Parts: sequence; structure tokens; C-alpha cells
Amino acid sequence: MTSSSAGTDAPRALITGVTGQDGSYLAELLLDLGYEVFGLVRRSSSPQTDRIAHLAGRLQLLRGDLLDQSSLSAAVAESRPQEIYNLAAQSFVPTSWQEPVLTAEFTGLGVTRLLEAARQHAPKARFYQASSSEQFGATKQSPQREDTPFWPRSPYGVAKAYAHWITVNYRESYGMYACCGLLFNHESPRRGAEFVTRKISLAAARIKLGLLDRLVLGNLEARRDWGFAGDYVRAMWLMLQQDSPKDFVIATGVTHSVREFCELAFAELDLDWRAFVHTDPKLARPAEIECLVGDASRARQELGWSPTVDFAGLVRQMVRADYEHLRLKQAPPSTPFDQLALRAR
Ligand code: NAP
Ligand code: F7E
Repeated sequence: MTSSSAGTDAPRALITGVTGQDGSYLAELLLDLGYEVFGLVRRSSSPQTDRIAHLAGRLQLLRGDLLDQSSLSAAVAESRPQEIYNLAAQSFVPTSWQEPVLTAEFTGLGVTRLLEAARQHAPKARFYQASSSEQFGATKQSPQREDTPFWPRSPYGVAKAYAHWITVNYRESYGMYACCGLLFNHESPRRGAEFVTRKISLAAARIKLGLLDRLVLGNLEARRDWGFAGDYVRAMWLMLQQDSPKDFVIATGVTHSVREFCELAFAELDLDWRAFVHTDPKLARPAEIECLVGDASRARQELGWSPTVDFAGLVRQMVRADYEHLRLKQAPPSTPFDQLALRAR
């Protein structure tokens, strides 16, 4: 672990995108490892802090936006981090066709802004860039490894490819400890509701509870290499603890279709998915990636990393979490005390 240069012995880390799925798991991991953790949060009329609410008092939040150079510089100068994790991005692929310029600004150019802030205010900080399997897109090589050529198929993938190469370029130009994790899809009960896995787990739970009667999806045959987000943030941390910076593919090595995800998710609640799932061609993407599967051999050998949750375990965890959460929300108060509290409201 990199050591602190100031007052306390605790190493300091700055996480952008701390309010997102990965940011929340990474903040937990680093706090448990004894880090002082700073999280960058952008201004919103209604703060998006649900995923980190349980870390209040342990996590220090700084205001900043990937679009704004001075706020990034101020955040780096104030936190004086030994490690910077850049997880912030416009991360939903369909939105990248609706807002291609904004996606390029956030997900592409925003990385250059943060690298510049690091170069000027914390040049020795170790820098992690959240690269993506979307960069491989329609590549002919399978499974995808660190040296597989990129052929991105969405404005998001193109922006991430730029972000990847600018990070490599800062490593090569300035000798910065900067590395990219080429992460394949990773999910959890904290996954955003518009991504397909969470869309399915939430719908299955709602259908079971009688709150919904159908689920409409796009391409059921698309195949992805799905892992658990908690495993993947551990890989991010490991990448910054090596002797020299390198890029790594992080994946399970197993691919499944959206259809298979549906089958397992509905079966977990004793439902037959075929009775509820419909498709709508409007949800098809202008350019789809039919199949992705990663080869994480380098990470296994050099980082000692391997996933702990398999596909069936991931589906079960997500469906159970959504079902229990919705069931409890619906359940009438069970104790006299709860009844009183309800009447007082
Ligand atoms: P996520 O849940 O969508 O979180 C994205 C985060 O970025 C949120 O905290 C969001 O803040 C923040 N953000 C967006 N625009 C910003 C801006 N202009 N300035 C500052 N912050 C901004 O994403 P995730 O699933 O945790 O993924 C983390 C990173 O890994 C992303 O870069 C994603 O592209 C990449 N990635 C994800 C996967 C995956 O399968 N999850 C795979 C490969 C790579 P708000 O809460 O305010 O919106
Ligand atoms: O789609 C198909 C869809 O939106 C997965 C992001 O974290 O991982 C994520 O990107 C597949 C696609 O994730 C629906 O066409 C079918 O083939 O869950 P997704 P994604 O596009 O793979 C990568 C690695 C990232 O870096 C991204 O940030 O599922 N699909 N029907 C659907 N997808 C959605 N969202 N909704 C549907 O109804």
C-alpha cells in the first residue's frame, strides 16, 4: 500500500464517481483498509447519495465536475491523494447515442482534465482509469485480452478508447503511475436500474409481488461476461499496489445471454420468464455488440485476482436483494411501536 506524506499515517485516496455503483464499493473497501477516502461529487438539485449514505462520517466529500478543470484541480490539491481512482463517467451506453458530445466530454475529455490536475498537483499519485470491455466492441478476437485491438461500437466505447489512450500517454510522456482496468460488465444490487441485469431483477421481484405484469427488453441474444462489482473494485486497488503500472483485463471468462439471465432470475422466484418477458425492437441499439468474453489471465497471475461470485450467485444475489427490499417496503408495520410511529406521521 502506498504511504501517506502528511500528518496521519493513513494513505489518502480520491475517488471520482463515488456516488455510483463501483464508487460505493471501492469507498467501502478503502475505508476498511484504513485509507482516508475523499469522494468527488457533482452539484445536483437533489443529491444522489443513496449508495454512500451508510458511509456518512467516514467519507469526505468534495465538490467537483469532470467538465470543470478548476474544480478537479482544487479537489486534487485539497485531498493530496496517493491514489486517484477515476470512476466518474456517463456510463449508460444507449444515452451515448442520444448525447454523444456530452458523453465525449465526460467520459473522454474529462479524463484528460483529471490527469492534468494530477500531473500538476499530485504528480506522484497513482492513477486508475475505468476502461471498459465496450472498447473491444466488434473486435474479431475472442476472448479479449489486454492486447486485443479496440473496435468500439458506441459513442461511449469511442470515448472510453480515447480515455484509455490518454491515460497510457500520460504514463509514457510523464512517467506517471497510471493504469487502465479493462473491466467487463459487473453488477450488484447497487447497479443502476436501467442496465439490463438490474432491470430484470427489479422486474422479476415486482412481478412476484403483483406490482408489475410484464417486462419489455431489447436484444435477448446479446452475450456478456457478467461478474460481481465487489470483486472488481478489489482488482482496481490491486492494480495500484504493483511495482510498475500496467493495464489489466478483469473478467470472469464466462459469457451468458440476456435470455439466460432472465431464465435464472425469474426461476429464483419460481416464475416462468416466458410468461412475462416481451421484446420491443425499439430497444435495439443502433450498433450492438453481440458477444463479449474476457481473458483475465494476466490479472490472475500478476495480481493474484480471481472472482468469488459466479453467474448463478450474482443473479440470485440481485433478485433476492430486490425482492426482499420491495417486500419489506410493502409489508404492514409488524410491532405495536411501528403502528404508533405510523399513526404519528
Ligand atoms: P455509475 O453507477 O453510472 O456511476 C457513474 C458515476 O459518475 C456517478 O457517481 C456519477 O455521479 C458520476 N458522474 C457522471 N458524470 C459526472 C461528471 N460530469 N462529473 C463528476 N461525476 C460524474 O457507473 P459504475 O457502474 O459505477 O461504473 C464506474 C466506472 O466504470 C464508469 O466510468 C464506467 O463507465 C466504468 N465501467 C463500468 C462497468 C460496469 O459494468 N459497471 C464496466 C466497465 C467500465 P451522479 O451520481 O451525480 O450521477
Ligand atoms: O446492456 C442488452 C443490450 O446496458 C447489456 C455499462 O456498465 O457494461 C455496461 O454496458 C446488453 C446489451 O450494459 C435490454 O443490448 C437487451 O447487449 O446492461 P447493459 P452494456 O451496454 O454492456 C460495459 C462494460 C460498460 O462499460 C458500461 O458502462 O443487454 N439488452 N435488452 C438491454 N440492455 C438494456 N440496458 N436494457 C434492455 O432493455
